[in-house]
Amino acid sequence: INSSICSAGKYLKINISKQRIKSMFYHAYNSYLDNAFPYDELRPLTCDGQDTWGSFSLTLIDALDTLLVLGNRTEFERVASLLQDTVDFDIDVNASVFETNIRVVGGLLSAHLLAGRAGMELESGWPCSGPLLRMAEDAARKLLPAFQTPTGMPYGTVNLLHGVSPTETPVTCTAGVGTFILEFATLSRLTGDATFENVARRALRALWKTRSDIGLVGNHIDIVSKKWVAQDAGIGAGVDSYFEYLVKGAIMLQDEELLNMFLEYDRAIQNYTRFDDWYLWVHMHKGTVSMPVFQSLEAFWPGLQSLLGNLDSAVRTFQNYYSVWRQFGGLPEFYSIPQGYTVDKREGYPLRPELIESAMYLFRATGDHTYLQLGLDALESIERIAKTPCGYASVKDLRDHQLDNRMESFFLAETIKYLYLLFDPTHFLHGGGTEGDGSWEEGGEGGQCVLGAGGFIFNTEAHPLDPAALYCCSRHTQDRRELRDILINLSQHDRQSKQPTKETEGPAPESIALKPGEKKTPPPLSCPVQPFSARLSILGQVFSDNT
Ligand code: DMJ
Repeated sequence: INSSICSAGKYLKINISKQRIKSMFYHAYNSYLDNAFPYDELRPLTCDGQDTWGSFSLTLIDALDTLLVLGNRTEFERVASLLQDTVDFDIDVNASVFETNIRVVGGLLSAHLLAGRAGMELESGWPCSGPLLRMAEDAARKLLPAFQTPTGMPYGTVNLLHGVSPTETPVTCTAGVGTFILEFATLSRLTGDATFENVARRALRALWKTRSDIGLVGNHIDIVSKKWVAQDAGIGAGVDSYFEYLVKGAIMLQDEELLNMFLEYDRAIQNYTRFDDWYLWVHMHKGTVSMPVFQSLEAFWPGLQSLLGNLDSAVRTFQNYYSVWRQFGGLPEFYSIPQGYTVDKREGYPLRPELIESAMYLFRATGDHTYLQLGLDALESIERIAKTPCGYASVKDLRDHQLDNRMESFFLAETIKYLYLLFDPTHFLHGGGTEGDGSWEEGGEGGQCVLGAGGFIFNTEAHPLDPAALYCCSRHTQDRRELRDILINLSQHDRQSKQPTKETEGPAPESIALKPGEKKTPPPLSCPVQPFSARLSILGQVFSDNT
């Protein structure tokens, strides 16, 4: 009896938490719509809006898939069509190539892939075509001029109308070079246009070649001369999502080249930067400690390590970071490890998701309730410190709880999404379920495309991407190419063997083969019904079966 009371109590607590997280989302989301839309972000202290990373209603794009995660199909559908009517990327705005990719391209791609599950009317050919996919492609095309450099490594900023400014600095952070493969490979494999994946790979390979003799990369690089301008090596700000994309790219694309790159980096990282399960900053050539600091952005690392099966060290590192959270009721941007305190001018907590993200992965991997406790702590802290009458504000200083007039779009895209998913371990986004529990769906015409069956890969802005859709659309493109080649060959062969004689001369019969470059409406999808999970294992078993 005691144990059933206990589990009933736990169940209730989890349900209450999910309700509270939903209320948190809607307080922020409705405030954005009421006070800030169509601006990029809500200003939660003055109850108005501002453009920050562009001028494309960024918060709404970033929050779109969270609506579906929370189960709100009707609002998801309304916003998906609102965005199609209102957002225009043909604008004279200098935008960050990195931020536009992870938030806008990533957000639209994931919404496109979830449109079926949302019950939206789908055009024939989905998930290999669709209006949100076209929007994502449109936004990504605006970023392509940044990759036209001698090295293939992109500039950090591009003007969406005019391309890269002639006065643009060639100095870019490492993450700004290596955080494209998830979105760009998704785009390429869904649309059949290889350009995106090619530029992302070229940038990754160029960056890989610049590593130091001891196997580390620095923080900022001149993308033209390939010289390292900031030589601090670590796993936090300026670098973080580069490593994340090598691992997740390897999983999503089943790509050994990316995995091997990461594993080589990981050896150097463990060797030179790890002390007592903290990760410090070191000089990329000498390996000597340059900054004994923990940065809040680094808190994604235990989650990433859990994807590789390195659970023990992930758990210990998480405990270190959680102790900082408990000390301040949030993660300060920088924390001096020897002093056990915040670092001057880096005392803020802009409601970042990383520690919650790691808690979600580690709870999935271990079932240990410590991670739910972090979730409860985060919920309490954010409600108590950051809530304002119209939203949630970034914390300027965790020591006195002063607030900043800013609510970053990642609060709705990531922080709340990961918090909710932490408390919902059977959510379809966790994958790995069985038939009939909503963990996978049929897609494509005639239901020949099995979607969601291999789990989802979250981009660095927490936008879930479905590897099965990539597989399905690549097969679809490949089948079309093969068919086209066969038909072209056949028709050529036919023409040669029937060289017109004087007697048989007349109009040539219409060939059904596509001419090179010609486009036709895609035929129904023809993906084999193959459980993708057979090829993609999750949580510590990745690549365990050598397939
Ligand atoms: C987000 O935009 C992404 O998670 C990015 O990788 C790092 N910064 C923020 C969240 O902290």
